[in-house]
Amino acid sequence: MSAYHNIVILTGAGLSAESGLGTFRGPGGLWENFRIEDVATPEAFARDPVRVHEFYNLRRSWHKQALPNAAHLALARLEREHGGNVLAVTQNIDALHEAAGTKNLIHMHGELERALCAACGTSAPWKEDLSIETLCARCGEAAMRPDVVWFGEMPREMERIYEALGACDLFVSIGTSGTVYPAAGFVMEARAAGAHAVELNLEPSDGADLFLERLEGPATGIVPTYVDRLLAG
Ligand code: BV8
Repeated sequence: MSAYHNIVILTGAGLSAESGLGTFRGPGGLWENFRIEDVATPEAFARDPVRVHEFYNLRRSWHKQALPNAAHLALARLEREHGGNVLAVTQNIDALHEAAGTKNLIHMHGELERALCAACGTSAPWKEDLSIETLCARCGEAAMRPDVVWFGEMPREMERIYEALGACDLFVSIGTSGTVYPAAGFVMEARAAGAHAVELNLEPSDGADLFLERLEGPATGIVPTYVDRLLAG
């Protein structure tokens, strides 16, 4: 039984990097080839919806080939075998946590494999390409968009996240550069609640100094090792 009872785990693009899904920043990152302002804001979608649909159709096609890696599987094992509460909050829009078996999960930046109707607000599972001609199955309007949170939009389930951060005794951040808010501020919320804070990342993140413990290396190496340590108590 682990020494911790309420664990919150924040994950970012680095967790899925070894599943072949690109990260945003760093060598070969998505933002090297696309500008956030052109593809990941409501203004970009209003200005050029065809271009934004192309960006997410491309990522959906990459996602079709991706499988959960040893780090996703280790986190699912932690949730299954740990006696306390384990909540995963992911910034990732891929479905690899679910594919690995994680159940207690919040997609704070939305989900690539869901589509949202901007006219009636209906969200539906969606694995194919989206276009400006796609009609909403509910209201029939051609107003479908990726069900993701763009810059300037409110992340999902923030109340539930802050509640969990206020009650946690361990906060683990995995594979995130700590550059995007409000996620990058979660470590301070957890520490204010008296939680231990650990960063598992390939290299120190922008918020590395805010963590009390750090393990560096690829997620498929350090996450299973850390989960073994947690479960050993
Ligand atoms: C909002 C979804 C408020 C779409 C994304 C202060 C407070 C509040 C807001 C702001 C603020 N300052 C600025 C803002 C605005 C903005 C922001 O943070 N901008 C940044 C650029 C400064 N934030 C927002 O707009 C957010 N909304 O705050 O709303 C509000 C209030 C009232 C009313 C309305 C609104 C919304 C942000 C969400 C944007 N959507 N994605 C999509 O995916 O296309 S963000 C995008 O970046 C992804 O979600 C991604 O997850 C996220 C963070 O990136 P990371 O996951 O960290 O990925 P990154 O590539 O950066 O880093 C990868 C890391 O992994 C690296 O450290 C690397 O070393 C490591 N790594 C690599 N390989 C491995 C590895 N680690 C381990 N193993 C490996 N193999």
